[in-house]
Amino acid sequence: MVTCLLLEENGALPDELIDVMKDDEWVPLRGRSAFVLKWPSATENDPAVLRDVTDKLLKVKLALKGMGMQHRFSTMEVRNEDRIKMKVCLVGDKAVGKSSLIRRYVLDQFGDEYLKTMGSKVSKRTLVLEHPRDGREIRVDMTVWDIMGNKGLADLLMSSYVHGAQGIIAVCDVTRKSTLEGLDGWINDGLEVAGDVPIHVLVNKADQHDDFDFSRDDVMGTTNAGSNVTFTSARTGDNVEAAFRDLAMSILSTYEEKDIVEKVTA
Ligand SMILES: Nc1nc2c(ncn2[C@@H]2O[C@H](COP(=O)(O)OP(=O)(O)OP(=O)(O)O)[C@@H](O)[C@H]2O)c(=O)[nH]1
Ligand SMILES: [Mg+2]
Repeated sequence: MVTCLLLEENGALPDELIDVMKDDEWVPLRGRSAFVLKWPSATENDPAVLRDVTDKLLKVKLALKGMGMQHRFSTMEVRNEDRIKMKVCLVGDKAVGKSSLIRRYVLDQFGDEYLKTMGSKVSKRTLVLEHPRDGREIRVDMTVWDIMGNKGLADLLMSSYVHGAQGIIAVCDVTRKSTLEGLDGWINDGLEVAGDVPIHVLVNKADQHDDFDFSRDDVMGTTNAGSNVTFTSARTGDNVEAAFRDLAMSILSTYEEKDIVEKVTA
């Protein structure tokens, strides 16, 4: 169970109130238009927790009333599933190592041979995450979609391939700068189909220490992926597990936020 406060469209909370709410463990969603007060279901019937939540609610209600602000509260059951599905797509130029990264992540194997992907391929892996808000265990059934790096052909497949993806992994090859230059094209095409989903950039083949063709700064300057940039090696396995897990965490966070806001505004 979670209690939500949703302010009307034109509502903006004064800073003093936001400070108090943060101290009282209200978590902001979508800027300042919605705040959520978590209320773990395990403690739902605990009178002490009930009293505590009621006190916090009352405090905000009274403050808002005093300020003559319009607002709306709703209390609701937030999806408390401990098993969820995620679709993740890998994009990037030819031979950057998309299939190898997936093979490493799903099977913990690597091969030196280059078998270019024809069309696309779907793999699966289950992982367990700790929920960022309440620490409960979440089992994620991840489907990982691999697509060929031939941009001309891939364009034809993009919309069906990326449709419904909750996250995108954009891969480049640290030994070839041209693959970094192509990355924004892949990212933008992906976002066009998938909507505003988390993007993580993997700079692969980081085991080729003597052949680096660009640096982390070059990546930051070229892509709009923000801080989600990880150097990986499908060959050694370095950072591969962590990169997929980080993306899953990013997805999990956006996921719940969307869910809560949609439910409250419905
Ligand atoms: N040294 C090194 N080689 C790698 C790494 N990852 C992939 N390779 C090699 O790079 C080549 C291309 O790898 P793939 O995984 O097939 O690349 P891809 O991006 O799936 O290529 P397409 O399917 O054509 O788009 C293969 O020869 C791999 O062995 C890595 O981390 N380090
Ligand atoms: Mg491939």
